[in-house]
Amino acid sequence: MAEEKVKTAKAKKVADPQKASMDPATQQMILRAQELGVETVFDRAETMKPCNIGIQGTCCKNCAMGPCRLPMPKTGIEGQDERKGLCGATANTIAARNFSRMVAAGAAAHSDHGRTVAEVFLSVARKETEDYKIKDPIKLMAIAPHFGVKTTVEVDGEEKDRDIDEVAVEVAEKALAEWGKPEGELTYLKRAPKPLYERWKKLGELPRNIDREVVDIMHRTHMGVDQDYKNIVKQCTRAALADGWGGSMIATDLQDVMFGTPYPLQSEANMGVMKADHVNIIIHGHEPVLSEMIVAASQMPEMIDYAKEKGAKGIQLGGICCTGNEILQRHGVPPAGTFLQQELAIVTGACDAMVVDVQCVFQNLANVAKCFHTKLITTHPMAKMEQENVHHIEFDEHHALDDAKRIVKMAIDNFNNREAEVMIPNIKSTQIAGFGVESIEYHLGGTFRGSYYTLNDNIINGRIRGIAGVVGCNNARTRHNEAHIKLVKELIKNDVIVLTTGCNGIACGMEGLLTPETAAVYCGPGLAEVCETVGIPPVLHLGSCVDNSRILLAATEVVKAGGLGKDIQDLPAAGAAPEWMSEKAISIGQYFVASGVYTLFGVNLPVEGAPVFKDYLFNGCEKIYGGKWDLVADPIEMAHKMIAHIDTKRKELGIDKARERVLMDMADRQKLESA
Ligand code: NFS
Repeated sequence: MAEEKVKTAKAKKVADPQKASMDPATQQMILRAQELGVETVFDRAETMKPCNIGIQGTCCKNCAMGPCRLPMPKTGIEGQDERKGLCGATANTIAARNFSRMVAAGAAAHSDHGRTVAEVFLSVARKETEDYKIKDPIKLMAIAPHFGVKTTVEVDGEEKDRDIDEVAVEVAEKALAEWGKPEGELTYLKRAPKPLYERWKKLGELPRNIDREVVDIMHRTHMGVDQDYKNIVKQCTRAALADGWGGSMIATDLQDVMFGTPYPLQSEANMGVMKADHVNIIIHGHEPVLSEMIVAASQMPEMIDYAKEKGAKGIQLGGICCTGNEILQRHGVPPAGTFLQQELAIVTGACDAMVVDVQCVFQNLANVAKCFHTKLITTHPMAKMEQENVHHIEFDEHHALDDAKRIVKMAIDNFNNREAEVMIPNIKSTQIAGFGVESIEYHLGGTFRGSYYTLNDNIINGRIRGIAGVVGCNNARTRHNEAHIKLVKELIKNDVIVLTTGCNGIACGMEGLLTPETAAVYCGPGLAEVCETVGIPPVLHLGSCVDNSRILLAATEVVKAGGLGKDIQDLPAAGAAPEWMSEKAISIGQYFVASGVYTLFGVNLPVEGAPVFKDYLFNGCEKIYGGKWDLVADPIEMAHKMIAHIDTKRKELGIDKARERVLMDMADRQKLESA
């Protein structure tokens, strides 16, 4: 009896797989983990509840007199808000400080990734490493002028192309200087539509250099500095712009130059991409500098032969999170899952090695790996784990391919050590990924290929109602993938074309939404017609979260092509992160808002405890930037708010009538067909 009591007291609450995820593969593997007694994030979400004050954004722990906690009274605030911390900081100040620190962390994460890429690019340009090459010289020449680097030279009175290596070195040096130059402003800001650039300038919010804007936030939110939430938001805008139009954009561009600009390709998605009879290597994290080499190493005949010697049929790579998206976009390596599936990939019992770099990596992976034969390998000097079963093989661009070969060999050597019964869910979907600014231009280009004119034309004539950027993470506080999928389906049903990145892109791939055939099943008549004509999916996967910079530039191209206003804020467009969880998402949200986009987040936002600050982000910002924040937990309601915004913009542009005509034409046609 006593023993039983102890047992019941110890029995931990576990997740209900059906409630935790909408994805059948994930449900199967949650159950499998529970059968094996392996705890996952889904179970922890049952036992650990979020802090009620932190979630409202009003816990200040920036000095040792606190933490000062200022929750919203249950009855709300009537009249004067008397709440304050020991120093007198108001709820607005505290929430704005916390929010800005999230922007600083997010911008730092994206931009530091960018810095690594720029450093590797400099080594490549200086020919200090043999392992990487410039794969896309055309893109190099296209970005060089933005850094003020000349691409031609005068020889005997004639303009000739400059030597590519010379251009590369100059671009690399100029790019790296963006992190710390002492004067001026970020060079890529001028790529934005002119009115947008001028607005930032007038507001005094042009980022000076990337690092400085992050440091500025940390200083300003230190105890006793900036105590005006509006002024704090000004700075977090600067840091966020330094991310979107700075660190992230440079990361995307230089990765394209070194590893190739993505073009559409076919792949698959979900845990079913793992193969029981292959050596499975799961690549997880964000920086593609090492994963590029792992892809190369795993394709080498000597490695494949070695795998066969050990009894495997070959080597299967799979991605998780945005490193996964990077190698999907450029090499067609299939993602094995989103952020929330990372532990489950190991639970299959078939993961011979999981290689991680930075960001979105659970420390609990080490505990899960301990229950299986999986070798968990950290590779970044910045990201190690305390658990003893974790291996660290530090990446260095000077011997990157050797590092990668060592890792692949380690996985192969581990193939015969599998202990647990292998259980890979037999679930995966086909997908077309690899879109970008360039490929959209190509696929939706006009008769004279190479312009956004046809896309604009289809928006103007109403076949495409508008554009949505749907991005971001999973969050264990909501049902895995459900908000992503419901939102995207509702948007395409209403003729809104979707540009996706990050874990939303993986979720859409898993659900089979990234195929041209999807159009006939899920899209409204207008969008279906366009997709069928040009042979594209209604949801275009643009890559990782740093590749949200591709969405900014695609929007800029739409503005440039004409007919839809003069600025991003004029476009019939909206952005959303329905299952966000990371600080990077807050930085992304702020740079989209500051670029003129109506931006909706799901789950919650840490602003509820400071209603005045919240109102500033949700309403006041629109007058300043043209974009604003919103929070909507229900994905269908979120879709309808986005569509309502798109319709308002169509009306302002005077193109609302065109759409009514298109729809009438369709209805008439259907009537005719059924007659
Ligand atoms: Ni973006 Fe990509 Fe996923 Fe969220 Fe994490 S992987 S960088 S942060 S969880 S979308």
